Amino acid sequence: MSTYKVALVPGDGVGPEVIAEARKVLDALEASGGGMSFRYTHFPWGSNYYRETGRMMPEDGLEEMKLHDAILFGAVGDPDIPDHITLHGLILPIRRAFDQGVCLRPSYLYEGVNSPLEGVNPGDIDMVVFRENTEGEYAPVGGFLYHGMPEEVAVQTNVFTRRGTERIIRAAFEYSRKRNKARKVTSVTKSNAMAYGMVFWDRVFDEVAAEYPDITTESLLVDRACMDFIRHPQQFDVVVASNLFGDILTDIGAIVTGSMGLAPSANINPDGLYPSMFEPVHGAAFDITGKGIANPLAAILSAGMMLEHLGEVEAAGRINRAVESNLREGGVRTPDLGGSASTSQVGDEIVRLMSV
Ligand code: GGG
Repeated sequence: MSTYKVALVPGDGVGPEVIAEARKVLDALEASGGGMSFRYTHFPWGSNYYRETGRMMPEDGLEEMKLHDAILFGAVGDPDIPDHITLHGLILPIRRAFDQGVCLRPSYLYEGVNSPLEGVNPGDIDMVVFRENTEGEYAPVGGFLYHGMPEEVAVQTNVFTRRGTERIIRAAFEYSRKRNKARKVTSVTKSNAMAYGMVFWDRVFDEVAAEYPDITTESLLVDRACMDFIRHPQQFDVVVASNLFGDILTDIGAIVTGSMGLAPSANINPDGLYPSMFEPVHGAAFDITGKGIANPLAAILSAGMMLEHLGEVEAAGRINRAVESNLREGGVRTPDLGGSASTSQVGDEIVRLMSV
């Protein structure tokens, strides 16, 4: 019996609602005698914690979190607190402190789900974006000069290190080899305009690509990549992009595969020195918070990615197959997918499908 210590950070908005369903599914796996158990620590961090303490999480909070095997995260963001405070106060420090430089975000068009794109059938869209996750455009490097004065200057510095850039590009190539599908890696930059960091990225991409002659490569500017994610997403297999571009591309990837509520993600610490973190791509979704209608499938699929990362491949497969059946059958689904089921009814249905 393997026991895993899981740090739960439900966070803000719909985060607690969808993480409750992910936990329901993990609890069902444990109860079904799959040879694994989970010990949870609940971290009540986020915007309410900020209102009480002036911080999104305690200063020494990561010391305790570090002792876990994995982190399951909900969402961050609040209508009354500026987004840069919530993001830079909670999730970005976790990704950096635990060196989670590789973010994996799959987009798959499931049977039973309609893409808003015409002529795109189930399985046609099947891509994985590798997003650089600890530096690039998200680096907290910059400042204000003459703050609040008419001559104010704001400086924001993008940071591209060889370690971080090479690591994410290599991870994409390694994954492409293991995935054994189209064996194609597309790199996305804007090196015509960003003539240092992204020219450097292109150079590192070409260097790493030379080590993988069995894999087809392509380099696109981000504007072209955004158009192509919409007009022919079928052409993509593995995509590698910077922190900001990876974030934007994966929102497009989620929408063309039917819903933000279906997109999971993994923030991986490649050395295994720290816990990796698993979270739905969607954010806090204030418009539906508390209504009990958020789609929990992205969070449940993220829990599946966590199990796969922990080596529980069979259990991860059970989750994936249950989600596939649920979407194929179509009877129990939340309003984002055209249904009328609640968040908790979808969680119950996934548990039921795992046992049939
Ligand atoms: N569950 C993901 C989440 O809460 N995302 C909020 C957000 O805006 N994230 C930006 C990012 O991941 O870069």
